Amino acid sequence: MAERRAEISRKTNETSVSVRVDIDGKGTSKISTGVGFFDHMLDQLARHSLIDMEIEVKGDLHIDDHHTVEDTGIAIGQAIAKALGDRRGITRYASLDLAMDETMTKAAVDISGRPFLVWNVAFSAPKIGTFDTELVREFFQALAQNAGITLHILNHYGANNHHIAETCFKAVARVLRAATEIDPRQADRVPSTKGMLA
Ligand SMILES: [Mn+2]
Repeated sequence: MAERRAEISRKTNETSVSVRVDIDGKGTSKISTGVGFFDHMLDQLARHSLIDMEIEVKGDLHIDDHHTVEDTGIAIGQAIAKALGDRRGITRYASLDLAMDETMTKAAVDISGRPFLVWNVAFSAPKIGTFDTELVREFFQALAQNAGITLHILNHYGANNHHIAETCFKAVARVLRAATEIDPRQADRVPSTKGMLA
């Protein structure tokens, strides 16, 4: 089995992002984006996907968090796509309902090579602390687009916006873990009748 690791460095006038991932990791993370709440969410993403992540971002936070969050999503997506290579042997599909206190959120993924986000989550406040809640969608849109995955996120219910955001990250983490796992019954094959997924 080849190592499923990758590194992406991306620099624009708005941000400088470097990301390293190891799909077959232990969920360790070293994350510094300059946005506290976002760091907390990315920690959850690494921890519950078991994908090791090193993420360092210097963004134009004097404007707002938008470019930093979106460009981090782009780079993580690109790193995951690169690490997965031709997607040979993967389980491909996974879905999960994840509970956290009063909140319940579903994530479903197809590691398909077909980028698509279905976002069915509403926040009841524009901010969590200083973090714009609308950036949660921006992150997952960038991730799905650049990882080449179909991703559906549905919040069934919930009252606390921190919990709603956190269940999105944890649920996506768990389905990424399951769907990128090697399926021993088809470890040498790309799981598509087309013969390709990348
Ligand atoms: Mn939390």
